[in-house]
Amino acid sequence: MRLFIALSLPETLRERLCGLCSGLPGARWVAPENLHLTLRFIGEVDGHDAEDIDAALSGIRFPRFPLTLSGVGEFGDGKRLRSVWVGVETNEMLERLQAKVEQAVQRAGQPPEKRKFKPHVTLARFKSHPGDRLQSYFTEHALFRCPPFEVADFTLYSSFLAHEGAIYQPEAVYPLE
Ligand code: 2AM
Repeated sequence: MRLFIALSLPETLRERLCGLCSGLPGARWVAPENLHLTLRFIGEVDGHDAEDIDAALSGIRFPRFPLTLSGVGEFGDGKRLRSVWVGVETNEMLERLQAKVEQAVQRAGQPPEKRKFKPHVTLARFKSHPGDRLQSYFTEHALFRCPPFEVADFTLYSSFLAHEGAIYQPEAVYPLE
């Protein structure tokens, strides 16, 4: 199974984010129910590894904390645009939770993630560049900011490709304290 660990987002927030999901030619917009903030991508593992990961994540003790989504940005290299996303306001608690999740995943036998954690909620992925429209999109939404929400849990998701696109299925939810 293909796994990742993420924060799910309240429906009201996903609705706000949906307001950003138009106006870019060539975008494959993420379905509203799939919007999430990834803490750690794991990838393909067998059932045994998945159980170890679940056990390690179950041992995490961490308090609830507020998080604010704000700003828009892009991932890509040079001319190739990979994705457009909403960012988060600097949040030490999120960094600490992510570090705990990373430790737990490594304790469960997974190789370390070498890339730096850049918290984001992907809105769209691209096969072709939208051209000039990208700049006006960023200008239009530069001041985008959601009301803070309380992070009360995190989720181990499996993902698989169906006809209609990616389906993310919650495998386990880990409550914060
Ligand atoms: P993305 O949103 O920035 O594309 C499910 O696919 C989640 O795992 C997505 O949030 C995705 O990040 C992330 N993801 C997918 N493949 C990845 C990879 N190879 N490395 C890191 N994160 C990945």
